[in-house]
Amino acid sequence: MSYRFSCNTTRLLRGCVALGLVFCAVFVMPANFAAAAPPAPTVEVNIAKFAFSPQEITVAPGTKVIWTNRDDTPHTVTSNDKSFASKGLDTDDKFEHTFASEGDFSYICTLHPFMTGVVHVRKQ
Ligand SMILES: [Cu+2]
Repeated sequence: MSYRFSCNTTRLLRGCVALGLVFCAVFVMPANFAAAAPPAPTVEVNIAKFAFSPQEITVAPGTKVIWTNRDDTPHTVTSNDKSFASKGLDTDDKFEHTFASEGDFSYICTLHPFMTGVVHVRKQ
């Protein structure tokens, strides 16, 4: 009698474990995959011939913008609201900034203030 009981209990436990595994496989794992953040989109801006190119871009929130200095002259990427600022970038140096929230972010090269650019961050 007691053997039979323990046998049924073991079966019951096995059944519960199996159900639990199925539950995890069906419900929990897909949720985890869905929650995994996709890699941040990136947009490249060249600094060439004393100009930012493209001079104006529109990106979605969360986008990483990467500037690369293609000139032989140092330049900076400095936002007018001071929310981002590079050091002096030598030839082929890069500067990156991720735009978390919406807005219009104008920037200049502090060494050549006639060089201007703007990043519009908009939900798309
Ligand atoms: Cu410059």
